[in-house]
Amino acid sequence: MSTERTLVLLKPDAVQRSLRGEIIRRIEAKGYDIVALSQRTATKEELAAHYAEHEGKPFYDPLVTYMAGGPIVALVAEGENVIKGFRSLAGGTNPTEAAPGTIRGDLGREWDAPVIQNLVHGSDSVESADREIGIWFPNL
Ligand code: RTP
Ligand code: MG
Repeated sequence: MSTERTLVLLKPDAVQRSLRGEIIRRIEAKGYDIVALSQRTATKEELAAHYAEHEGKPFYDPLVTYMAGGPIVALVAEGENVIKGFRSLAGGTNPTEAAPGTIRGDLGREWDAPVIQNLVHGSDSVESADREIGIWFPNL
């Protein structure tokens, strides 16, 4: 048994396409609990901290532009092995290749955007989750 918390972002394309409910439904239907949730437009500082590991990569600038392009929903989900479990629900990074049945595979529309637009982010390790929850929910 390993109860964990993970940081999920519903990216601007998810909010713009009114997919909040559909994505949150999948998280809850899996049995995870949502312990914090907030919609806001991300600041440059939040995004620089969140994506520090990608600084210098070719997709970094378009990624930050994409993420700053509209409101996002940040949430913290809690449950058994939720870090790995949410990434399974999300599917592979590229929606064209993500498996059917996943959020990105079923709902993602990544055509020729300058950066992969894929609806959601999920922390990839316990260390990332702790760090990312601290960025988006410093009072949690
Ligand atoms: P995430 O961090 O959003 O959960 O996604 P991930 O682990 O599957 O992907 P990661 O490698 O961490 O990349 C972060 C986000 O950057 C965008 N990206 N675009 N070649 C590209 O255009 C490209 N590569 C990455 C995606 O939005 C990805 O989710
Ligand atoms: Mg990642």
